[in-house]
Amino acid sequence: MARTPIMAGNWKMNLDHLEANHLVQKLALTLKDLGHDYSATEVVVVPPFTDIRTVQTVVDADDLPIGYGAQDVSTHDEGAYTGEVSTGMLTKLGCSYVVVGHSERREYHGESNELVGAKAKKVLDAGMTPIMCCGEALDIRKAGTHVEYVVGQINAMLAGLSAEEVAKSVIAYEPIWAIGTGEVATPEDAQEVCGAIRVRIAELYDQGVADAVRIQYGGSVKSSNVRDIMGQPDVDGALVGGASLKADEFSKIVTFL
Ligand code: G2H
Repeated sequence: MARTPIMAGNWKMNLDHLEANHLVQKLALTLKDLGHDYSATEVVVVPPFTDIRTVQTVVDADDLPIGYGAQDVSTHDEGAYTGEVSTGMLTKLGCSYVVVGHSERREYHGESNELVGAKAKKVLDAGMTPIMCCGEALDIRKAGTHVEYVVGQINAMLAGLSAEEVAKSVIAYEPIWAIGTGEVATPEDAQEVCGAIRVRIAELYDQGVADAVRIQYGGSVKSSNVRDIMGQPDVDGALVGGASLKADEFSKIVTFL
């Protein structure tokens, strides 16, 4: 089954709303200049919460085919949860994606696979698409147990999700040792784990679900390495951090130039 590649820019805690406005406008113009076909490769930006309204305004003003979303979400609908943002608040802003379980959320906020799975379920219930992150630390990679470690994360994260829900989700494999370090996994490293994730999903559900789910690679993706990474059969896109903060560079990544 042909899967539409999806390139998502995770801005992390960067850019105020004025800078966000500028970046999205410049991204749209650059992609237009490059003749980007959005139906061939989907483009998504994931700004901080404070920039989402601005991104919505820019996207709506020119009816841009750029998707956007959030970097995290609460499992609660409303109430006394200081600092949290609900799925309802995100859908009101036109969000269609939410990153859940990024390694920085796991590391700095103690998020477990079970919580990440619950967040993904909440996102799906609200009609949005979760981008579910997984990936191993350097010690696990060095021990050679990375495939079983990531498969264990997948088992736990997907435990409460139906076949239909998983089929429309996005999974991002991001080896922690390659995040923001400039250290990129080889295309073969990315394929090894993305392929194992797809095999596991076929075992948990069926081959149709495995063929439908989109699996991204993330970790120091740049225009200089994206083509080789995207050449792998089980890699359907990239979750891009630092390199998504510059319109020219992210546009080159999106168009695989
Ligand atoms: C991994 C990635 C984006 P970077 O965290 O999710 O960031 O491309 O900066 O390594």
